[in-house]
Amino acid sequence: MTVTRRNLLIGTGAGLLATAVANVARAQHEGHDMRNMPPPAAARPSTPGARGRVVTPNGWTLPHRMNNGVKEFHLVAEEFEHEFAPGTTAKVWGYNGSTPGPTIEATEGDRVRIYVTNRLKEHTSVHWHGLLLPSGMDGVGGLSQPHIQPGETYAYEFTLRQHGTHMYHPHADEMTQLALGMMGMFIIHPKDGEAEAIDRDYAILLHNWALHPGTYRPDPSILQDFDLWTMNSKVFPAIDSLTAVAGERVRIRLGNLSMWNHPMHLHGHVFQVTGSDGGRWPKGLWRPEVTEIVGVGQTRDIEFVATPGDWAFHCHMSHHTMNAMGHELPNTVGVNQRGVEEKIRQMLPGYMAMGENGMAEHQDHTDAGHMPGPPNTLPMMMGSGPFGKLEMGGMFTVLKVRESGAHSDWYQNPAGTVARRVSSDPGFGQPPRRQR
Ligand SMILES: [Cu+2]
Repeated sequence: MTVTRRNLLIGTGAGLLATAVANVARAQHEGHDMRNMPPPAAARPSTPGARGRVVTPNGWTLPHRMNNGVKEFHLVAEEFEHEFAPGTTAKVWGYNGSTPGPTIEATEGDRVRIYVTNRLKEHTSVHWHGLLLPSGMDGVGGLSQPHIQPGETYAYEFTLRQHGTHMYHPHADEMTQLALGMMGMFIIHPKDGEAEAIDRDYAILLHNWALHPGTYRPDPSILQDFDLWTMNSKVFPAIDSLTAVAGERVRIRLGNLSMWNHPMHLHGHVFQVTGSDGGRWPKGLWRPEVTEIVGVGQTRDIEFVATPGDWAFHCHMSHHTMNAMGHELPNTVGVNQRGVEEKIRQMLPGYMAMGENGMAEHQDHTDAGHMPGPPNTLPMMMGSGPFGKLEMGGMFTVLKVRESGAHSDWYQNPAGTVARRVSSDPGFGQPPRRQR
């Protein structure tokens, strides 16, 4: 048996202390690998698309060709290596070398023909999630068509009779094929243009991955206990930031093919929810929100007028903004670990007891390169901003709105508009406190 930090510790202790020690060690062990750490840098901004075109941050749009009035696309189901952020890669499945697969963009009324070539070693199919089409084009393997066997190419062909934000994914060995990354967005523009002109149009597909620490293949058997939470199959800080100029109308199209619902929260704005997989809603049904739950298998469109600043945009399930193993850790808050560190260091040089006062010190230690961990595993918290560490990961990115088109890395706050320190004395002032 390989001697790891975890089994070494679990095998040497007894009683409460040993359990606490092993738990702390597990917390440290499973969250960190300093060997391939990305620099604590800002993500690159998304490149704006042409007006009316969708930008898929960290992703791309599938080109098409016209053939006698039919828009032809070609998807290839295949296995390849994918990077979630520098330091963590995995063997995943997707389309045309990417997860999510390339975004398909078309217009209401288009006749589309989509070739699907299967380069996997098992059969597959593609379901066009939310699209109105003939039953035989719906892509449920065994129900609406024969499965697409390895090496085969099938053609799907139908006319787009609606518009909105939709998705595509396999309907064959679905649990495995989705868990390994096979999914994409299918966006249909309205024939008659938008009710409100859109300046920036972003598409983000939400997903989760059971890429256990130290492993290279997502585990398809996991129901809830995921390690990575992604926007377009990337984790913060590798997720492209969303950019806009003040006053522009921005739409973010969100799709969810993960195993959890995601309450997506935007700072600094009240957005309107303007559509779903059911299409673009009539204006009378739009509703103002700052957090919108995107349920499993659903899409939501949100729109807002951009306000200058650097604004967080993230899932509000706080574990979904952590990287590997930020969840289900033993609770070390308030646990006095004096003496423990020295004892463990006799077996594991460099061991650090952490978590007594909170978890934020994790990022200090991992950024500083203090602790080795399993290979191919991201720390649970990452990323830095102009004022310090962000202590985030997973489904988190930044909406960067500037007064003009010139992009600056971080927002230049006008004088007097940043929260400031007024005292370093814990006894400062006389705040009212509840009597006990
Ligand atoms: Cu979430």
